[in-house]
Amino acid sequence: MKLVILFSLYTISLSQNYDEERVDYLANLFNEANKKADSYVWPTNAEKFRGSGPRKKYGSYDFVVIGAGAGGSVVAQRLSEIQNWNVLLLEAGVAGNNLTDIPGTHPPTFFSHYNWAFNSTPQTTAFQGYTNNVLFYPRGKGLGGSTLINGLIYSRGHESDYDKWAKHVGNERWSFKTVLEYFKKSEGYVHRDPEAPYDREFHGTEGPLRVEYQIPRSPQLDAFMAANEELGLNVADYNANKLGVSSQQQCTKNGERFDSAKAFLRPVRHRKNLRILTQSYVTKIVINKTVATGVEFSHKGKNYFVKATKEVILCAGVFGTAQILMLSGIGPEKHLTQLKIKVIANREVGSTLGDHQSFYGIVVSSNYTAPIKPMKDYIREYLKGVGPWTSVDSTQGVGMYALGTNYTGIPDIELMFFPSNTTIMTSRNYGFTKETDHDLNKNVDISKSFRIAVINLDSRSSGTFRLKSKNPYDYPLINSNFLSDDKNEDINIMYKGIQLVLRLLQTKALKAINAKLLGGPLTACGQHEYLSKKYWYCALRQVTGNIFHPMGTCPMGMSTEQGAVVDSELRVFGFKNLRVADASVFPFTPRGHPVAPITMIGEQLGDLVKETYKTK
Ligand SMILES: Cc1cc2nc3c(=O)[nH]c(=O)nc-3n(C[C@H](O)[C@H](O)[C@H](O)COP(=O)(O)OP(=O)(O)OC[C@H]3O[C@@H](n4cnc5c(N)ncnc54)[C@H](O)[C@@H]3O)c2cc1C
Ligand SMILES: *[C@@H]1O[C@H](CO)[C@@H](O)[C@H](O)[C@H]1NC(C)=O
Ligand SMILES: *[C@@H]1O[C@H](CO)[C@@H](O)[C@H](O)[C@H]1NC(C)=O
Ligand SMILES: *[C@@H]1O[C@H](CO)[C@@H](O)[C@H](O)[C@H]1NC(C)=O
Ligand SMILES: *[C@@H]1O[C@H](CO)[C@@H](O)[C@H](O)[C@H]1NC(C)=O
Ligand SMILES: CC(=O)N[C@H]1CO[C@H](CO)[C@@H](O)[C@@H]1O
Repeated sequence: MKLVILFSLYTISLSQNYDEERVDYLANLFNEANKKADSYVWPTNAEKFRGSGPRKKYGSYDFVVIGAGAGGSVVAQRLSEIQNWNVLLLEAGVAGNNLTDIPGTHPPTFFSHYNWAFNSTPQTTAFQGYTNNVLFYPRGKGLGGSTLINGLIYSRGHESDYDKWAKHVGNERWSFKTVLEYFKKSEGYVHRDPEAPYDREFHGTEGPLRVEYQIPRSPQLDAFMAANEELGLNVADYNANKLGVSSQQQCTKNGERFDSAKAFLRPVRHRKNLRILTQSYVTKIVINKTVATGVEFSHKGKNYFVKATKEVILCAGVFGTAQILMLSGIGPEKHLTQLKIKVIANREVGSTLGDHQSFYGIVVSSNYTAPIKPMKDYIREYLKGVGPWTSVDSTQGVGMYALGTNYTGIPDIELMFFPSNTTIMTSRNYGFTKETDHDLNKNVDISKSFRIAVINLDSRSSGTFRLKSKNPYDYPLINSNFLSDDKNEDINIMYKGIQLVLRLLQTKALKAINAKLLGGPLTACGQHEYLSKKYWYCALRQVTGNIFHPMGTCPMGMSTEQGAVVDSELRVFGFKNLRVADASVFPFTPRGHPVAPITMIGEQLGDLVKETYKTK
């Protein structure tokens, strides 16, 4: 089977030994892919998945899992641990390749079939500096899902997120005490940077998901960390409920991308009771009254139906899962009726959409010059597990801050640190208008400048997700609604984040590398005095974007009257044999990055199902 062959190649690339042949191979691969990426046009629908002809039967499985991303990979592994259960995993995309393995190859994998590439509807409250006022929503497609193209940062959020969650759903299963055990169960932390902060009791070392610090630190990151210490913040392990700053913990193994398929599917691919079917696009869940009985999908141009005798588990991600539920008749009655979809249950699917807003307007010059090396040197470093190609867009540092009105010790702002030589955030990569791109980047010397993104960890604004039509191959309508909360809490806290960055730039540590603010003024905010409060509020509505953390389209809660779609055991309210385990179930946005918590949700799903069928 093709899949097995592809997977076995991972073994080759995981080896730390390399020869110059491999360096040449990767250099050519990258150059070729980069050329293709330059002219790649993103799809605007999923028509290439359309099947035709009569619907054929694809047999019967105990469990059908839809989507092989961060959630689905874990679910498929944990369910197939029970030998007399048959599990079918359906995934629209294909396996990763030698390029998705390299974190630093973002452009060529971004501009490829590994990316669904959705867009928001035109916005009024944010994205004013983006082409057509539209925000780009990259989403991964393939074994590993979005972890094939994501930023790799491992960040769980704060314990208060989970205690709030447990209270919200009335189930201790989601309290920090419980979820910590699941975090540790999945994690295979390796402490390879002796200087980095590490709180042993918060990490697991035996789990399938490799986590490690990115190395080495740029002198600019060292200066940034020293600047934080000058302001009284510690260098701290941010996955141990602490405020502070450090280099980043990421899902790589000696610098190679450790996507969720590599972590959870590859080790179990030989299980006879697990079938992984790629290039399979799910269009509907078949429901008999209130019982999920199977799944309709297309595969290489043909239509199929597969029966699920125990359960259907939706892991198609924040957009895919909501779309499939609506196409199956579970969603807001009015919306479905308008689209002429037969309503089975009136549910608030897609009526909430959370995210973490991120401000990209801060670029800083310095007098530190990052060595610019020939590409093959970066590849050699990568094959040794170090250097810029082992991180995505050269991100290196993370800081957690509590800036709200009442000091709580609970982070509400994160800063992400991108040292010199970052390639992110241009028109082509990020959708900025030519003007924004020029305003932000005109004075940038790529070998000397660094960037700091300001991220709102406790967002109040909520967007919506809706279908364009009843055609399952149409892309959806995503209304981000960033910075739209009534009390302006989102924009206020982000302004505080910007002020913090400006204070950091005044420290001895950052002055010692002659750090100076670039990235402006924005022409569009020219009516305001540069750097005044009004200027920043204008700038926030221009260049706030996302760090690609949409979530919460099928929120967990106590009742459908309160807008919940799944209960605290991940079951879709009112239905039997139908659960969800992915980014769509978050009742609110945790103060971290989604992969770690989604992995935890996948682990929980495994145990919940085993408990239901008393195999545990
Ligand atoms: C550019 C980028 C950077 C990011 N950076 C980080 C980061 O640094 N740290 C972090 O923690 N998170 C990051 N994220 C977010 C994180 O990767 C996602 O939140 C997470 O992977 C979502 O997991 P999921 O299981 O919900 O969905 P996904 O991982 O997206 O998986 C869903 C899968 O379902 C498949 N699918 C969808 N619809 C169908 C269908 N109809 N039929 C069949 N299959 C279907 C998709 O192809 C996909 O493989 C980033 C995301 C992106 C895009
Ligand atoms: C990955 O690299 C190996 C070794 O260079 C090569 O043999 C293989 O064909 C590559 N795999 C893919 C999927 O291109
Ligand atoms: C629906 O379920 C009922 C009760 O189990 C069964 O009798 C019936 O045949 C099912 N209908 C279909 C279309 O499968
Ligand atoms: C801050 O504390 C005061 C007094 O305890 C309280 O009234 C107020 O609601 C708090 N504000 C926030 C944003 O939590
Ligand atoms: C960088 O600037 C600082 C402050 O002006 C100065 O002390 C330092 O010598 C400069 N370093 C280099 C390498 O130019
Ligand atoms: C890792 C990385 O982004 N390296 C880049 C540094 O800058 C030079 C010059 O612009 C590029 O050629 C490298 O690709």
